[in-house]
This record gives sequence, structure tokens and C-alpha cells, in this order.
Amino acid sequence: ALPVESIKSLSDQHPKPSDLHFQYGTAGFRTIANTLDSVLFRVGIIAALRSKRLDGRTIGVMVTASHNPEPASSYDDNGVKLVDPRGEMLEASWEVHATAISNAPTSDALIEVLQSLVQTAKIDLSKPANVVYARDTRPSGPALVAALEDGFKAMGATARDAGVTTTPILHYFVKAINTKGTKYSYGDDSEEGYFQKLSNAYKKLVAGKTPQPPLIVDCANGVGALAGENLKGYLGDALQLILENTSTTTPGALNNACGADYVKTSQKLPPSLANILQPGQRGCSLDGDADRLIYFYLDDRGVFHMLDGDKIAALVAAFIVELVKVAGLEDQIKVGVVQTAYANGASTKYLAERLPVKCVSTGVKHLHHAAERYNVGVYFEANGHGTVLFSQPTIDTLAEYQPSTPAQSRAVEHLVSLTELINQTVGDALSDMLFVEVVLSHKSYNGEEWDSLYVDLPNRLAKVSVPNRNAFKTEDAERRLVSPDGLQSKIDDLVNRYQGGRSFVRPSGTEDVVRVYAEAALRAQADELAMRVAGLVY
Ligand code: NG1
Ligand code: ZN
Repeated sequence: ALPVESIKSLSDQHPKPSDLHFQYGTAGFRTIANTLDSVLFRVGIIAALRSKRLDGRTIGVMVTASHNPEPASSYDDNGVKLVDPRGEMLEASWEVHATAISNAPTSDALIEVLQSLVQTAKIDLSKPANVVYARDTRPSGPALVAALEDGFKAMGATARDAGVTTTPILHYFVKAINTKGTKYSYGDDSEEGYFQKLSNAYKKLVAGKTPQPPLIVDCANGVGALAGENLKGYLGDALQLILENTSTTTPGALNNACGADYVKTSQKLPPSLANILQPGQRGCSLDGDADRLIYFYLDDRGVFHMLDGDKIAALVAAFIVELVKVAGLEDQIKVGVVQTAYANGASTKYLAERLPVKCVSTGVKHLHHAAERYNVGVYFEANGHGTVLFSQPTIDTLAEYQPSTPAQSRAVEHLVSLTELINQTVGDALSDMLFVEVVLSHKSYNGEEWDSLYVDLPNRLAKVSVPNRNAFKTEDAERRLVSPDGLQSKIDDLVNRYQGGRSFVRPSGTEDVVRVYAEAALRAQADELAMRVAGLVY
């Protein structure tokens, strides 16, 4: 039976604020840190129940607010996400359970919701509960983790503290723990195991290549600085990393005028790198939990150029397609790409000329699931979150394949090393960074040559506050509105007046706003189109 007494007494120490409604969205629960205590306690309970439901397999819990800033005030954000046993996002039906549990007004109501979940989800409470959890560097983290631990305690779960680490490393742990000792072992379930795996694969992939010039890494003053320092040690001379924005203990520094979201949103170099990045040199920015990556460089005239998730997708997808071809596996291994509506139209065009491309709704779970339908599925959001998934049959094909020429043999070895280099559980800035470096070194590309694969269409992203964002309903992978009535045809009329025009409107899943995206052949036109569509929405 449910340990009602221990849940109740601990729940009384983590009361739900009566005036707040919580929602498990695309980023888990994310809101102002000092309102999240009851949510964290309850997430501890949910993780334990989810583990019991899955026969004691280990569930992950990550405490982070990713790229959100951390102002030194009571308004700093934090958040929490659950990770399913294969290292993937929580199954959608449990997002609904998590929302219901987080909103039960009292301890008694909480018990009732939990009892009914145990019934409907057929949870065998006699099964063990195993959890692994971690947090990013936010100052609000330790108190929230303490509340989470009370949730584990209330359920009698066995919980392993992975300390302060990146979101993708936590996902790696979950998969490594759940595959330990099986023929599908994902790696040793330790940080050493993770860094060993990545750095060994990297070294194999660049063996014999001229070492790349040093890479500047903007760590967003977050946990990526700690992981980056570690990775540096494992890479040795194979790749020289210069870590910047590593002040993980300076209040308010996290994601402040630096990091992947700053670069992508403002399309600017972080001011802190102004005297560091030299013309021609490559740099990249991680976000606050190191699951997003954006590259950039300065041209000879010192002008800043950004290489976002779309450019990364173009670079790596074309590389994989080429390796598959050289290996002689074209007929057996189908490579495909998944994007969202935010992908730059020029990237979609470039990719679609080379391989199948699918567009899905915003949110990693949509991208991940669509990518799983290919033998090798590449997915990247324009904001720099993405990875590559190799299906198990494809990994088996690679292992069993008998190449007939040295070139085929090399290509197959590279593909196998890529399956080890790439964190296949979730987007991973450090793993993606090494992947990009591999391709640049194989192609002998500098930033400018990579950038010239295609030319981005000028684009503008705007947000509009509206009384009720839920009035905005979409279809066709969020590219068209079905409500409010008549709005889509007005947008269509506007778009038709702009050369190369494209625009769409959708409600954000993480903020109380409606987002407007527009692109057009010319900068001024993209800006104008975005402004006029925003005018229709408001
Ligand atoms: P919303 O707020 O639903 O647009 C944002 C990002 C997504 C994704 C999620 C989860 C944009 C335009 N949207 O979603 O790509 O990263 O956050 O973190 O970047
Ligand atoms: Zn992130």
C-alpha cells in the first residue's frame, strides 16, 4: 500500500501555495524558484511511482532552468524534469499525472490523487523504486533538491545523488544504469565513464588529421564550465579548448549576456568575448545546463557570424550521409532529418536536396520521436538543441558489416565511433561540439567555409503578450492557426506580399506569450513582416 503516513507528514512540511497552478510542460515544471518547494517534493514521489510502474528501473530527475537567467533577486527561475529509463523525456501520459499531482491543494488531496494514479496506472507498490538525480549550478538548487529528497524519503525510494552536473550527463547516467551488465550497455555509469566514452571516440575519429586550432567555449557561467574542465583533461592534445565565462559562483552571472540563448536571440557575440575571439577563430556557446550549442566566428573584417542549430544539422547530416555512402550501406541505412517550423527556410532547402526532412511541433519529445522513425535520425532545433539517433538494428548492421575495401572499412569504423561520440539520449552541447569539430577537421573547414553551405534567410522572432494564449490553436506542425477564427487567412494575405516570405504564430509552451516568427528575402522585409503579423495577433 501507499505509505500514507510518511507522505502526509512530510507533505505538511512542503505545502502547496494556494494561489498557484503548476503545469508539466515541454521543459518540465519551470517557474520562480521560491514557489517550487511543493512541486519538488511531489516530483520525488512521482519519480518513485514511475520507477515502481516500470519494475524498479531507474528514473532520472534533473533540477535546472536551463538558459533562463538568474537575476540576483527572488525572481530567479528554476525547474525540474523527469527522465525515463532509456534516458528520454518522460512519457506524455505521465506529464498529465505530474500536473495533477502538483496541483492537489492539500496533503489529503495529494493522497487521493496518488491513490487514484496507483489504481489507473496499475502500479505494483511492492516493486522497488530507484532514482538518480542532479542539479545545475543555480543558488536555488540545494533547497529544491532537499525537498525532492523528502519526496524520495516519503516513498522509501533508493536515490542516488549525481551532484552538480549537466542535463545530458544525467540522461547518460539514466541510460547507463538501466543497461548495465546487458549486451546493450551504454557505458559506465560515472562521469569518468561519460568523458572516457566521448573522448575515446573523438580521438579515433580525428586520428591522423591535423589538429584543429584552439576553440573558444563560452560556458554561460554554468555547469558546462565544470564539465568542460573535465572534458579538457580527457581530450589532452586531441583538441584544445579555451573555456570562458566559467564563473559558476558569481551571483547573477549565469546566462547573463552570454550562453547559447543570448547568442541565438540577440544574434551577437557575448561582450565578454569581444577581446578574446580573434577574426577567423571558432567559438561556441553552451547554455546553462549544457544541452544547447551555438557556434560563431568573426570574419576578416571582424563581423560576427552565427552558426546555429540549423547550420549544425546541415553540417553533420551531410557528413553522415557521405559516410554511409562511402561505406556502401546506402540501401540499408536511411538517414533523415527532423526540424521544427523555426528552422531557417534556407536550411530546410539545403537539407531537403540531400535527404528526407520532416517538420514537427516544438519540443524535444516531438523531434526525438520523429527521429526514431529513421535508421539514423538527425534532429536539431534552431536554438542549438539536438542530437543524432542510431536505431539498434542500424548499430547491429554496422557491427556485422563486412566491408570490401579499405575506404569502406574506414567509413564503417567512423560511423561506429559516431554512435559512441554522440549522446543519443538527448541534445548534449559537449558531445555535439566534439561532433562538429570532427566534421570540420575531416572537411578542413573553418567557420566561414562551414557557414557558406547555405545563406540564412533573414528572420525575426518576436513575442506578444495576449490575454489568453490558449485561444491560439495550431495545425500542420504549428505552421498554421485554426483559431482564433480568420486570423490565419489574414496572415496568409500579408505573407504573400513579401518575397520569400514565411510567417507563423503559435502559443509558447514555456512562457505566457504568443510567438511570432517571420522570414523574408531581405532583412528589412523580415522585420516588417514580423511586426505586421504581431500587429494582427495583438
Ligand atoms: P516555447 O516557449 O514553446 O517556444 C522554447 C523553445 C523551444 C524549446 C522549448 C523547451 C523557441 C522558439 N522555443 O519553447 O525550441 O527549446 O523552449 O526548452 O526557441
Ligand atoms: Zn538547456
